[in-house]
Amino acid sequence: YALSAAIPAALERGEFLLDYQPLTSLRDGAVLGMEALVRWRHPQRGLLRPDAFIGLAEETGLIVPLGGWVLAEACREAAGWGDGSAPAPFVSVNLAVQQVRRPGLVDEVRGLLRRTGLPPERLQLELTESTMMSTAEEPVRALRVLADLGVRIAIDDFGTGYCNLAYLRGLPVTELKVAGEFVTGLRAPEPASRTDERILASLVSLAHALDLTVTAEGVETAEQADRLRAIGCDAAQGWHFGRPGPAARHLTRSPALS
Ligand code: G
Ligand code: G
Ligand code: MN
Ligand code: NA
Repeated sequence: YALSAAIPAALERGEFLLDYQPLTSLRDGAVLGMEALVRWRHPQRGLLRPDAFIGLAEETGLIVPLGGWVLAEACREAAGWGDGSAPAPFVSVNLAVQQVRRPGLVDEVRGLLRRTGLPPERLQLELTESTMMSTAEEPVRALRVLADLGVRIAIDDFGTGYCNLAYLRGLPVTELKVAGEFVTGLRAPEPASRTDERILASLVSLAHALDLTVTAEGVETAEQADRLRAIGCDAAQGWHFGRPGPAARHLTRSPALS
């Protein structure tokens, strides 16, 4: 817990930063959005990835101030993306369950959009299935207010939890991010791969029937991208399209789709 106890002082000293990973259109290669991924430039331990401190921050409740900083910084940076010649990408921000449960979330987001000038359509909030399932009625209402403003709501790591599509029907969700483990199997035309491909294909068609877009995560090869495109998947995120890094690196057209 020593590490998480250091979070408030680290926030004051400006030790956190955001990397971004592109969400790329499988139709035309455009960068549709970028997911903000927090890093901690720790003075003794070096650059820390989120798996080293996000879990602890969630256990101690310090994810609320840390996640608040991430949200504000992501909106501030995203407001400066693009040169007006093409639609600028949206920014996709991970929200922990404690952030969604806070009564002040709607006001916080509204205030950030007003102060930064970021249009609501250029902000996406990512919630995991378990966060979605565990949010009571009040937080769902807050998500609905945000969705009505135009903010995008995505379910992260879809397929790894217990969220079913019938349940999603009643939620203000706009996008499914399908967990990378379903993509890993899209390799060769083998029976095992065929099964994963059929699961993905039916997931995509069900999602589209519910007016949800689908982003596949963990896309590492051109072949996976080709198969996902053939299935009708809308967008992809993963090493094939770009590793997490500074936003400027991803603000031009993706070279992975020609
Ligand atoms: O960048 P990396 O692949 O190590 O990210 C690991 C996980 O940490 C991701 O799955 C992501 O969901 C989570 N994560 C990254 N940044 C944030 C953040 O700002 N808030 C929350 N709650 N989780 C984050
Ligand atoms: O929010 P989420 O936990 O999905 O964050 C994405 C995580 O997955 C990040 O930690 C990122 O570094 C990692 N990641 C991103 N692209 C790939 C990929 O193509 N393959 C694998 N194995 N991991 C990836
Ligand atoms: Mn995510
Ligand atoms: Na994810």
